[in-house]
Amino acid sequence: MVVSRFNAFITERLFQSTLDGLLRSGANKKDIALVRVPGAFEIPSAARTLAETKKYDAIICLGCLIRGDTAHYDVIVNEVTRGIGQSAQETGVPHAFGVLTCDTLEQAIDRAGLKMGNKGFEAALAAIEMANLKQAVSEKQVSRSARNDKGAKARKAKSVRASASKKRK
Ligand code: INI
Repeated sequence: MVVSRFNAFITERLFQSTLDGLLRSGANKKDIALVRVPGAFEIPSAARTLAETKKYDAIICLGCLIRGDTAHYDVIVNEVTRGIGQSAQETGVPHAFGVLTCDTLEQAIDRAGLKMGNKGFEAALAAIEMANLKQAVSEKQVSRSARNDKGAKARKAKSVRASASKKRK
């Protein structure tokens, strides 16, 4: 998990709910790594560093951006979204996007455990689903290529037998 400290009142609630979602789904606490970063802007680079180790089944990114009076929010929000997506696509490791992008603090509170549920819990479930999907696809590919190998070996053996019997004749 990569959790930003900015707006910690919200991100700590997202974090607790993410942890709850993972543990309820059967994850072991010892298999969960937590990295804290200063703000949402720092999430993509930390996520990428973790993803590149190839040690993790998924990366869960948690943060909270609240629109202010300046363009700061707009600049950061695009960069964070793009950076997390890019890290997911370029490393092949699933990334869950649990970064709230809100106009007001009230909206953020609603999404961190009040009216709109908790986006941290949703991020946990999304990460598990995508990690399982990735594993299922790669297992299918392995068994398909094993089947192809077997088929190719059998065909080769057959043609060797056929040419040996031709030579005998
Ligand atoms: N970081 C956030 O996580 N949320 C915000 O709402 C926010 N605003 O509004 O400024 C924010 N800014 C800090 C930024 O993410 C970086 O940590 C900072 O610019 C240092 O690189």
